[in-house]
Amino acid sequence: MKTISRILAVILLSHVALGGCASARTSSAPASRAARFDWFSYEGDDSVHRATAGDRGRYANPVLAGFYPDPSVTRVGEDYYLVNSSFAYFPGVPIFRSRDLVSWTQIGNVLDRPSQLQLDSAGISRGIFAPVIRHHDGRFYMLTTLIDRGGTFFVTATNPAGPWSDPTWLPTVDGIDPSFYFDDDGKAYVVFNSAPAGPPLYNGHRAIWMQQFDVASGKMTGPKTLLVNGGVDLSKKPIWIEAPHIIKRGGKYYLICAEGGTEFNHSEVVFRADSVSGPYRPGPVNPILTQRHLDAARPNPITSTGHADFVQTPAGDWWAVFLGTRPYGDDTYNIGRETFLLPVQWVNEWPVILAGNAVVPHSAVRPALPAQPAPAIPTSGNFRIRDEFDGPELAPYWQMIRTPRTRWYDFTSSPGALTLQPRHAGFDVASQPSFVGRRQQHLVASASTAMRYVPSIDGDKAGLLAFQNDQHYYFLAVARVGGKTQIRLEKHAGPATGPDDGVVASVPVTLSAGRPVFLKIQARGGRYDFYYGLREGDWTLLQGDADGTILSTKVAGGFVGTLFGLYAFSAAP
Ligand code: 6LW
Repeated sequence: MKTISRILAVILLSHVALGGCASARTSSAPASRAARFDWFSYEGDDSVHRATAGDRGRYANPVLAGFYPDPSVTRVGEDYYLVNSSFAYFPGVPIFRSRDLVSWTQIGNVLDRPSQLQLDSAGISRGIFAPVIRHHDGRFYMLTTLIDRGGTFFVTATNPAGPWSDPTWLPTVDGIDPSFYFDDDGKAYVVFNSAPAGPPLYNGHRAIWMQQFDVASGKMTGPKTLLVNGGVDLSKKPIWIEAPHIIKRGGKYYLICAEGGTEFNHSEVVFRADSVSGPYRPGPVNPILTQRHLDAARPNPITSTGHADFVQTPAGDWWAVFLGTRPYGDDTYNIGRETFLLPVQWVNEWPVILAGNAVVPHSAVRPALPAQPAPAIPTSGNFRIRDEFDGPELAPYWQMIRTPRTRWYDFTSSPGALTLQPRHAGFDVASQPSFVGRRQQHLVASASTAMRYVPSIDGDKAGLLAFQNDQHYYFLAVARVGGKTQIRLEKHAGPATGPDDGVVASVPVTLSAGRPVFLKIQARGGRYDFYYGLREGDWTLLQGDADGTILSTKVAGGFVGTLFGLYAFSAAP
């Protein structure tokens, strides 16, 4: 178990030293309708990580735990940069930096301004699909797709931590999973998934296309070239050939792609050509990564692996990042598709990530790179982290739902606390609620918070959520009903029916202005427990052993993962 992160530990210690106490803050200020969160604590404790914790020669997979899908990685000098999809969450496209491919620090979010990211009315699993990050001639490029509204665009920056430019749109790149390739001769290309040349021959029949990109003008130029029709073997009706990336090695061009769809049958495949525009021929051994053929009853399976990107170290070693899932039941997982790391072997000039019946390991030997100190905010293995909300801004891992159009949170009205202004905004595609969430990153995890809030009118509510999407979440809330204040648990697993929809447990409570109520959600694979307390650490179980499968991708659908969230709702329109 990694101890509390250094930065947050320092904040906590300094706070206590100043005579404050992070958990028993009282405020003389009258209770406003605002919800004030004094701190938020997250802890993950997956058994698979306990045996190898602390082994400095090894790293834990996933390297980015929790909903960090569709990874893309690049290297500039000694620094590696990695980005992930973010769908309808704002800010969008988290960007990480590392020097050893294992210790990753989030340096920001690429799309952190409304002018870059219009997510209004986007479904949670719409918005930003797979990004790619590349570096060319002193400039970083991030290329991605905003689904349903505008399509493919890229942004650039000289500093990867930002600021990044506003979007330049590429309307001829009419599919998903676009990727830049900058060739040695100065020419540049975009490869991407799109429809096949003629009518699809079967459901899931897609193709990989390429078009030249003019760096100087930032525009696409020339005809589109078909690189792959369907997949490795069209006669077998391969589905969802996507996530293409071109790499060059030994003067040959390698095209790696995902095939099989981003679920149980996912895989990574490879093609090769002598010329950048092809013809690309499939390798002798495909897929180069999959887990779909393995015994489903194996312990602690890692499944749905695919959507890889390659990066080469200065010493010439090749490594792959790719997405995978960690089900607790029959293809049932709540925390989404995570980022994993494995070395790439070259066999007869063809890359292989895993061969035969090899399983993706939860622990592996570190890359031969100078090991870096553990990041202040851990992203892998077991850890505990506490956010003291000392501001001035939200840590970069906090996510909002869709693009905020007003500032409904602050760190100033109650110093040392995150204040959320309740608004009449619920969970539906038209809303932009007063909600901030952070990923559940472990199968066994807990989230807790201290909240100072007194609802004013019937229907007002605020509290802690386990949130998969607008229709699939648990809400542990302080609410006002019939003129009385209660702590209650709402279970949502489908379309909302009314203001008291899904209440599965409640208890009356008397809250005095300024005194915190403590809320905790405990995840145990597919079972969730919900607690409250009026003194820190003194927990009362409100509802135990609740059905967590409603938070799974299998039940809820989509491409995202569970977030633990803080939320405030006002019944007043
Ligand atoms: C991503 C694509 C995919 O763009 O899902 O099913 C999309 N495969 O690679 C969102 O993750």
